[in-house]
Amino acid sequence: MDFIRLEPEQKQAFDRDGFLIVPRALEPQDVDRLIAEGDRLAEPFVKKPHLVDRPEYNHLDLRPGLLRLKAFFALVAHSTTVSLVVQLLGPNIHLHSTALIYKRPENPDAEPFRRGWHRDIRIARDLGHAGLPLVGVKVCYCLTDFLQPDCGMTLMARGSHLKTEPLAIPRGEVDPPDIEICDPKMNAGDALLFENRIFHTAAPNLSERVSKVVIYGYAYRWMKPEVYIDVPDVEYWEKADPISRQLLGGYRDVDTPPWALREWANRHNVSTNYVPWTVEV
Ligand SMILES: O=C(O)CCC(=O)C(=O)O
Repeated sequence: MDFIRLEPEQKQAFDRDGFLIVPRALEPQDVDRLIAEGDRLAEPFVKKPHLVDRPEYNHLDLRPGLLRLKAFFALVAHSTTVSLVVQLLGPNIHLHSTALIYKRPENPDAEPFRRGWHRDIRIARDLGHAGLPLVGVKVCYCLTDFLQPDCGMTLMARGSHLKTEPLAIPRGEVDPPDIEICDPKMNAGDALLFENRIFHTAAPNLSERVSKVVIYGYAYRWMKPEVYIDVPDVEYWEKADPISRQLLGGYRDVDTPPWALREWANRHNVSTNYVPWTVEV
């Protein structure tokens, strides 16, 4: 994996907003391959008739099967994004989730569908909203342009990663009134990095095209990956570099150091915030 520096202003934006846009994270040919393979994987959805008044029928959130496809496997240690994730979380991480999300155009007069503000990984359900730790970063790769409002992107409540309480939403409404809701404007190939604590939700797709994204979540190795993460294809696994192997759970034991990314971080002078068990006093 090549080293791409996380610039100080990118780090500041991520710490302040809870998310960061990385323009041109994918080359146009990567986007084309991901769409071709994604459309094949999603064929039953792609071929279904479009029923404009059945929003639940028009959303696909497909989790298993992605890592069996070559272009999707190649994203596991993608330099332009994962390099930044390592600088945000440190080297002790693995791939935690994969999702291919397609949204067909919706009826603008229908009730909002899948508007469900949440924080990721469900930690707050057990630990509460105060003092939540940063433990994961998702990378959302745009496969289509997202240049209009409400065209199927994921909405971000800017700065809400620092909230110590649930989001307050007035009865009968769908959004919080007192926080900036950001509907990022992105081109195909751009990536949106967002952290586990930020409140986010699906936006409706009021455009005239199907919106398409791939989302890969990275988290510390002591966090169990989603069950949908596949055992990768043997052929890809055998050819995979040590960093991809680490990210795919190659070190089964959490006590085994994250050798591959630790070595990568040392080689590129990435500070790794080593916390000792004990200190001399
Ligand atoms: O479908 C979407 O845009 C929302 C995705 C989401 O909520 C998630 O990845 O946690």
